[in-house]
Amino acid sequence: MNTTFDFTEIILQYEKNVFHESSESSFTYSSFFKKVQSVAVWLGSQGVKKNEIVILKNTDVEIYPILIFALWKIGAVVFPVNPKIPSASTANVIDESNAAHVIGEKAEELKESHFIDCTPLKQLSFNAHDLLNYSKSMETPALIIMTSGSSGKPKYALHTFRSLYYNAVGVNSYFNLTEDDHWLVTLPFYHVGGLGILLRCFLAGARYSLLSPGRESLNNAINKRKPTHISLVFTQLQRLLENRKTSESLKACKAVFLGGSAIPGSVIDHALSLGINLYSGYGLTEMGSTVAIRNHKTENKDVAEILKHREVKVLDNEILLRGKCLFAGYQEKGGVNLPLNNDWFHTGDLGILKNDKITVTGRKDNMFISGGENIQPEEIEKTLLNLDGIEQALVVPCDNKEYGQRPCAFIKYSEGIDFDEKKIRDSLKIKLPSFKIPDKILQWPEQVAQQSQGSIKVKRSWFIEYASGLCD
Ligand code: 4YB
Repeated sequence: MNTTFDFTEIILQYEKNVFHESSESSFTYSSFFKKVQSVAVWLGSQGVKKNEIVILKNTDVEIYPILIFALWKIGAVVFPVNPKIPSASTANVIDESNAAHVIGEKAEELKESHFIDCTPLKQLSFNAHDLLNYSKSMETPALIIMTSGSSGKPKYALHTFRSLYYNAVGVNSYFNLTEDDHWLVTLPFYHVGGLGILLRCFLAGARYSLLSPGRESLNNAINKRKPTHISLVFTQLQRLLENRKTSESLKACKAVFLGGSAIPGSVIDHALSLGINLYSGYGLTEMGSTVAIRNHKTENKDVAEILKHREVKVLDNEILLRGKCLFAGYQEKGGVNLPLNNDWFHTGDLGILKNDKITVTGRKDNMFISGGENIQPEEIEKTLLNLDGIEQALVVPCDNKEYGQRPCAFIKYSEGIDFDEKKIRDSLKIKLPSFKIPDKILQWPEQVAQQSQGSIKVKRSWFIEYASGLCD
């Protein structure tokens, strides 16, 4: 196992390749890392020191990756957070994660004593610095990503360079990423699926390109920049496939990579019918993103191949993980806590492992009991999502006097299709036992969009709360 991560070697090897691209700029490996050097010096002048945890919030996308590599250069731990977190809650995050600074641009946060305003970076003149001496021990803490457990309480997953490096190595090896490739980043950097792309591209000498929110649409970015790889959540792909030109550009991609949740059969069928090279991943923050990938063109069963440097075991239906990608633990006030059981990390995800391939069937904590029968909401959701015209489906328990709890389904239809409860019920009756047929089948609440708060997933807890107001 490598003990050091030699950034300089990679920078010099790919010096002339383009690393960063956006609607506004393009930097080679050489020019990007010269900026990184200048920003590292600037960070030092702002009091940022080795081993400190530094929150990045409301940072312009143009400067964001440069700040990440500059913080790593000086030995700080990068902690990108969702800019939608209210300013008032930032104080809690600082306290719970032991962060020393917050770097951002938002004036209202300036009064916060930990705050470093990064707007001057836009005017910073980038002096010619040499590219040498950028190497890190693999065991150096590098990144914190906030994740919320089933309780909804935030947890701060800490990764070292080792876990991030091996995560990227496994993904790159699966996709055979080369220096001619170009990955469009549409997921936020405060999510492992977004930030991970920077290191995947870096290790391969490839190019990442950024979407500048508010300055260009995702459709335009795809059509203009013609990436070879793009990571998306399925709802993004659903929308993109409505546009013919974008569908053509996506067809030219080597990989359209979905993740973060189970993927509806209708989206898979639609993308495959257009000839798109569709892949989907199972991953989690604690493994630095992807654990297993399914190639939908070649694999017709719902199974995914486990990537290098990940080990998977299923115990009592639960997926357990370990390997070089496993995080260092949750950063807590008193230190770092890595909850393992006999060496394995318990994901809370349910799955089946067969012939070294994994199928994710749901989450342990989503299961509920109705009249003595176990109900796994994801099974009902999958059935619903395979029906024509259903774009999204979520099933939650609703209190019931007779059965304890009964399933309640929320359905989002594709545009132009009318909600038809009877048709759904008739289709479900053919596919599910009667106790699994939801008592209530309701339309997707409009308010849910405001609840997502920059998250890439729908918030199940919000639906449970919402449904409780509608129960008998
Ligand atoms: C799933 C699931 C699946 C996760 N079936 N439940 O680079 C990537 O891997 C990527 C590409 C595109 C979009 C997202 C990604 C990710 O990183 C996703 C990683 C992620 O979702 N991490 S998370 O910590 O926010 O959530 C993890 C949980 O999400 C898992 O524990 C599962 O419960 C669920 N999940 N992939 C069913 N294929």
